[in-house]
Amino acid sequence: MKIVVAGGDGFCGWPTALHLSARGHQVTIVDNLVRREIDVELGSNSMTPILSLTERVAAWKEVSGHDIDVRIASLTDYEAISGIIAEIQPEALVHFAEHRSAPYSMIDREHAIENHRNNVEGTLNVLWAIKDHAPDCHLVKLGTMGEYGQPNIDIEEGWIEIEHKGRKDRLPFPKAPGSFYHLTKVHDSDNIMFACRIWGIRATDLNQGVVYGLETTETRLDRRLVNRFDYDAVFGTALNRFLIQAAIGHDLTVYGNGTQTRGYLDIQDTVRCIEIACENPADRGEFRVYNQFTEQFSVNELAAKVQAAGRAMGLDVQIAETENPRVEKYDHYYNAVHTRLLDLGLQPHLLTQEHLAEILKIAMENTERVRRELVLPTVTWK
Ligand code: NAD
Ligand code: USQ
Repeated sequence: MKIVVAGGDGFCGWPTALHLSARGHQVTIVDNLVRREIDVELGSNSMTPILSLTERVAAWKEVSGHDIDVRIASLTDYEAISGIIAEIQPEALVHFAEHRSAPYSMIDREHAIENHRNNVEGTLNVLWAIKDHAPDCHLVKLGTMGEYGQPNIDIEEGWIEIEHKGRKDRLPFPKAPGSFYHLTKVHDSDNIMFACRIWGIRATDLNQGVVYGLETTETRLDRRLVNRFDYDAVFGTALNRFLIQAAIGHDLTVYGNGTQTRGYLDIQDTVRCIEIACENPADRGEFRVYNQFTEQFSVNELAAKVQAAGRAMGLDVQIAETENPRVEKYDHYYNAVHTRLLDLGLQPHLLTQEHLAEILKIAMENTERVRRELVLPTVTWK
C-alpha cells in the first residue's frame, strides 16, 4: 500500500514508518520537525541520541534496502499537504502529526491556542485534502483514551447504545477530557465523524492510551534507528519517566495519591495496531473507533513495578508522593472496552519485569544525557 505517515519523525511515528516500510508498504513521512523545535523551546532533549530525519532514513535504507520518502511540511499548510496527497494518491494516511502534551497545552493562553490551531487546523486540512484529491484514502487518526475522561461507567469503543424516555439510539460516547490538548482530540473526532457523514470519507479514530517503551523490532536493527525517549515533565509520559527517574536515582514522581488509572500500551503494539488499521480499512462513510491500549494500571501500580525492576538490578528506587500539578480524579472507577484490535489479530506485549528491565538497561546507559532540572513538573493546571 502507499501510506503517508504524518508525524513520522516522532516517538510513535518513526517506529511506525519503519514497521510499515519493513512490511513492504511504500511509506512517505510528512513532518515539519516542530517537536525538535519544541525541545529547543523547553531546553529539553530525548534521553536517547536521535539522529536527524535525513540521517535516520538513510540509515534505514542501508540496513533494510527500503526507501522512505520524506516531505518536510506542516499539515497547517494546505497547499503543501493537499499537493502531497494529490501527487501520492495514498491508500492510507496515518495522522500522528499533532502537539501531544497535556502540560504543554496548559502552559499559558498562547500555548493552548497554538495547540488548538495546530491540531484542529491540521486535521481539517487533511480532511479537505482527502475529499478533494484522494476521496478513497483511509484516514487513520491518532486520538486518545483521554477524550473519554474517567466516567463512573464502562467506557465503550466510541459509541454507546442509549435508551432515553422510551427511545433508543447509538450515539458517540460522552467525552470529558482533562486538558486543552485532550480537548483538541475531541474536536478532531467530531470533525472527522462529520466529514465521514457528509462526504463519505473512510476513517479510523484510534483512541490510544499512554504509550511506554522505546524499541521495536526495526529500531533494534541499528543504533542509528533508535527512537526518541522523553523524560521531562512536559513531554515525558508516566511509565517512561519513572524508568528514567529510577536510572538516575531520582525519586519516582507519583502525582497526588497515585490512584489515577489509565490504559497503557507498549510502543511495539502501537506500530502493530497501525498496521492492522491500515490493512483493514473502514468502509466509505464509516467513522470507526478503536480503543488502542492493552492493560490498565494506576500510577501507584506502575511505580511499584518500576521499583521492583530497579531493585532487581541493584538500584535504590524510592517512590515519592509529589504535589499534583494537574486537576484530575482520584480513587475513580475505570473500565474501558478494548476488544476490536484484539479481534483483528493484535497480540499484546504485556508489561513484564523482563521488559521493564530491558528499557531500564537502555536508560542506565544514557543517564549522562538527562537534565535533572527537567524532571519535576513546573506547569500547573490552575
Ligand atoms: P511526538 O510529539 O513525539 O510526535 C509528533 C510528530 O508530529 C513530531 O515529529 C512533530 O514534529 C510532528 N508534527 C506536529 N505537528 C505537526 C504539523 N502541524 N505538521 C507536520 N508535523 C507535525 O508525539 P507522539 O508521542 O509520537 O504522538 C503521536 C500521536 O499519537 C499524537 O497525535 C498523539 O496525540 C497521539 N498519542 C500519543 C500517545 C503517547 O503516549 N505518546 C498516547 C496517545 C495518543
Ligand atoms: N503522572 C504521574 N507522575 C508523572 C507523570 C504523570 O503521576 O511523573 C500521572 C498523571 O497525573 C496522569 C497519568 O500519570 O494521571 C498519565 O499522565 P501522562 O503524562 O503519562 O499521560 P497524559 O498526560 O494523559 O498524556 C499521554 C500523552 C498524550 C496521550 C495520553 C493518552 O502525552 O499524547 O493522548 O497519554 S491518555 O492518558 O489515555 O489520555
